[in-house]
This record gives sequence, C-alpha cells and structure tokens, in this order.
Amino acid sequence: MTIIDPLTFPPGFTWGAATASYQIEGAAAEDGRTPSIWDTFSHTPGRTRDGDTGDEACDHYHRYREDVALMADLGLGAYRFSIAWPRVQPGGSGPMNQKGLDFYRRLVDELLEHGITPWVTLYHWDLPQELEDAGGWPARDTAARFAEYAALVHGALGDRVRHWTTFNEPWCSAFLGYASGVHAPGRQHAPDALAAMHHLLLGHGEAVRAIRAADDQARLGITLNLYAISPADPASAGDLEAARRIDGLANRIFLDPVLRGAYPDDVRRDLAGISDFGFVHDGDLQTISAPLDLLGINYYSRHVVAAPDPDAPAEPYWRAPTSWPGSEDVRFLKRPGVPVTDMDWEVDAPGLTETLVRVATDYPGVPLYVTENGAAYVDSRGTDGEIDDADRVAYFDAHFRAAAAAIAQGAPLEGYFAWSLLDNFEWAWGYSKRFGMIAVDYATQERTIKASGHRYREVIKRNGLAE
Ligand code: IFM
Repeated sequence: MTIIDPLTFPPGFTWGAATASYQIEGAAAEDGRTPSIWDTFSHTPGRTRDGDTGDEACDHYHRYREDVALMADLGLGAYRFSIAWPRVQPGGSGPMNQKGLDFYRRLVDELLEHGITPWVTLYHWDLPQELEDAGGWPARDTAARFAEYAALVHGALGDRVRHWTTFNEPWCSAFLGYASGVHAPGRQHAPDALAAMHHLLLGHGEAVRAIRAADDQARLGITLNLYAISPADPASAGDLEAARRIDGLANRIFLDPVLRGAYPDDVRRDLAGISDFGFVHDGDLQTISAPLDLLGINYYSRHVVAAPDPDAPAEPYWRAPTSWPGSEDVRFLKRPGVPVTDMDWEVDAPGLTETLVRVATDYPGVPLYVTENGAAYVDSRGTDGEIDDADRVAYFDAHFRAAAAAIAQGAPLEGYFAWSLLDNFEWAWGYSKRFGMIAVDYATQERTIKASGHRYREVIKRNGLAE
C-alpha cells in the first residue's frame, strides 16, 4: 500500500544547494590568487587526513559551466557559494584582482542564464595568510579589512547578486581555528578564540552597514551553525547545567549579539576566568546587531551532553585545548542505537525542527533559511555505474519532513540548501568524507549524480514530498 503523505512547502520556497570556495574551486595559485590560511594549514604535515589540500579540489574554477549545467539539471532555484577572499583581493588589502573577480562574474552570469539565483557567502574560512600573519581574527583590524573587502566585492557583483551572507559558521572560525586548532590557522589559545569570535561578529556588522548603505535592494544575513542540545539525563541537575553551558557556547553566544545586541550574561560569567571581554568597544554591539533580512542556519546534528566526570583529574584549559573554552570538562555522549553518519554525527532530524522553532520563538522577526544540511556517507558504485546512496536519501528525506514540521509550527522558514552539491574537500578530513549529491571522481574529475540528487530533483519539482 502506498501511503500518500503530502508535505507541500509554501509557494516560492527556495530550494538550493551549497558549496564553499576552498572546498571545490582548486586553481589555488592561478590568476593572481594568493594563499589563504587553509593553503598554509593543509600544506603543513599532519594537519589534514592523508595530507590532502584544496590545490585542485573539484576543479570547479575551470569546470563551473559543467557544474551549473548539473545544478540546472537538478532544478535548483538557488546556489549558495563563497568568494575566496585571496582570489579577489590578494593579500587581504589593497586593490581588487580583476581576474579573480571575473571568475565570479562569469559564474554568476552562468547561474542567471540558467535561472538559478546566486547566494553569495563572503567568508567561508579562507582568510588571506597575510592577515593571519598580522594577527588574524583575534586582531580587531581584521574586522575592518573584512568590511572593506565585503564592500569591494559588493561593488563588483552587486548589480547581479541580491542575496548576501557575511560569514559562514563563525563558531568554526573562532573555536576550531583558535581554541582546539583542528582548523586553520591551527592556534590553541582560548582568550584569542573569544577575541576572534567578537571580531568576526564585528566584521559582520560593519560589512552589513557598508553594503546596506550602498544597496537598499540587498538581502543581508549571516549563517550560524546551530545545534539542538540535550542533557543526557534531563533529571540530572549536572547534565542540565552542561546543556546550558554548551547551548551558550554553541548557539546563544552568536544569536544573542546578532539578534539582541548583547552577549548572554550567563555565558560571560562562564568565561570570566578566560576573558574579561575587553575586546568589546563602545558601539560594537549596536553594529553587530544591525537589522538583518535573513538568518542562515546550518544544521547537522544534536549535542547530547553530561556533567563532568567527578573522577577525571582537573585540567586547566590550556593543557586540554578543546573547542569549548571554559567547558572543556563537559562530556559529549552518543546515544546507544541512534544512527550516525560517516562523520560520527548522530542523525537527529527532530533536532532541526527544534532548532528552527526555538530560533523563531526566542529571536522572532527574521526570515530563516536552512543554508546547509546534509550527511557524509561512504558511497559505493553499482555495476551499472549508479550510486544508490540510500542512507543520504533517508537523511535528506527526514530533514525535509523536519523542515516542513517547523513551518507547520510557525517557523518563518523560506528556503533550504542541501550540503553539498558536490563531494568536496572536507577540511581536516580531506577527501575522505563525501557529502555530495553529485559524486566526484578526483582522479578524472568526472561527476555522477547520486540517487540523492535524483531524489532532490523530484522534491524540488513538486515543492515537497508526496510519499
Ligand atoms: O563542509 C562543511 C562546511 O564547509 C561547513 N559546514 C559543515 C560542512 C560539513 O562539515
């Protein structure tokens, strides 16, 4: 028996896919591009799985026409991609590089010719190395450099692009980049990570101000990676406290300044032993909380957390650098029986509904977009050459339903971008993790649409699920 379960999305709902410059472009030293922190990091022995780098990646720089044709084949309404700062402004200051800009102009024109709306992310982690050498995100001046770069990119593409997000996942840039150091630039210093966080947000606010002043048609936002957070035992005061702390560091420390104009008091108290937040200058929070037209939410999984193990030896934070300054002792647990992806992340679609409804309730008034959602799995090719990625199909399906449930509960969700269009360079994991709806054979650069891509085409076509 076929069960008909019509889950139709609102008219005009945006269906897209997302990528990021360093993960797909390649052409790392072409047409004037200079190294970013990810070039330096990935070329440093021991930093990425198998020493993988983004030197060639998916060679999208040369194959963008083929890739846009694939997007059109899937029926995408929008494509979210990022600009490589060192490609368009080598070294991170001074004049723009025309050849770098021309690449993005050609890409945008190709998208528009295929009826696909371009969504630009201004920063998806490729900070010009020279700016890191000058202090990186812990240095306040980097925010000013970013705002200048953002205004220049907008000046070059603003006639063709309406949708702009400043940063992708500033949590990762600040805490993976400067606290645990598992991402570029690979530093481990919690006070610097907090300064980095603030300067990323300041750069966001200053860029919004600059673009808004130049363009009253621009739709402006930021993308945050938000998590559903649960205490391992909801009856345990210690686990509830762990959940409060991690929710503070993962979610509220970004949502509150951007959407309420203040850092949360409880989180500042948690962090008092690490930083006095002296990096916050008068007027910063007003800049950071400039009104937005949209909030991008990247959702992948849930954190289930528990109180510190009372038998574990107390470690000062600098001896055990993690991505959670001040809460290094919180335990992150896996629930028995809950399936995980190839990243070892629990599959938790209800967490997407929870996250969207929570943001809509606690921070009302801003349209929401899922700007990333997807899963890494080990794919295998059948004898017919097809890739039947049933796990990924199921993951997407569950999350489409979760998104629909959030809309039904009142969340102002206006679009969804699958991560990712293509298999690509998964940062410290190199090419060992595949997130694409389209497989990439890195030896030949051949692309193959997986079953999840074919399924996405159907969902887009009917603006929802029918079964
Ligand atoms: O590949 C990343 C992306 O660059 C940012 N969001 C999470 C994805 C999967 O890890």
